[in-house]
Amino acid sequence: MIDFIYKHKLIVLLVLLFLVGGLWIVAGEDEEAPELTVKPGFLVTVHKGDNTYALLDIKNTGNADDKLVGAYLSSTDAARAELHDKNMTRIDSVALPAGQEVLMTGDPHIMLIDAARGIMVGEKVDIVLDFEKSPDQSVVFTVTQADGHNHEH
Ligand SMILES: [Cu+2]
Repeated sequence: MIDFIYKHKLIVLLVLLFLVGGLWIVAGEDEEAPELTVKPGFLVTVHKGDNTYALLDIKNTGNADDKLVGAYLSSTDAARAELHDKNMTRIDSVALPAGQEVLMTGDPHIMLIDAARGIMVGEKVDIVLDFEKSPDQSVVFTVTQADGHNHEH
């Protein structure tokens, strides 16, 4: 009889351990977070004082939405970077819904305002992306010539 109780206790203990373990796993799955992968496209050559644009893709493979809320230059290549829509109007953010890839290849895009110098083919320009939830990401763009892609300035 005592043998039986001891065996029974062991089973109860094992069941409890499985339950706690199961709850822990479920709690872990409930934790929602975006998971962003940034694929830089290119940045178009620019003369001193002019504006240019940088193109990129951002994929959110996480289970929570995020937002691109700003872009800034880690160098003095231009006065500032802005987020624009297709009409060259400044926007506050770009939505990055969970499970989606956002192509920032025109609508929207990143605009570099007032280049401090001519930026030529083959150069690298570093732009820092500021996200609402995810940590900032520094992205290196390779400078290329305009490819005839219709982009109004
Ligand atoms: Cu623009």
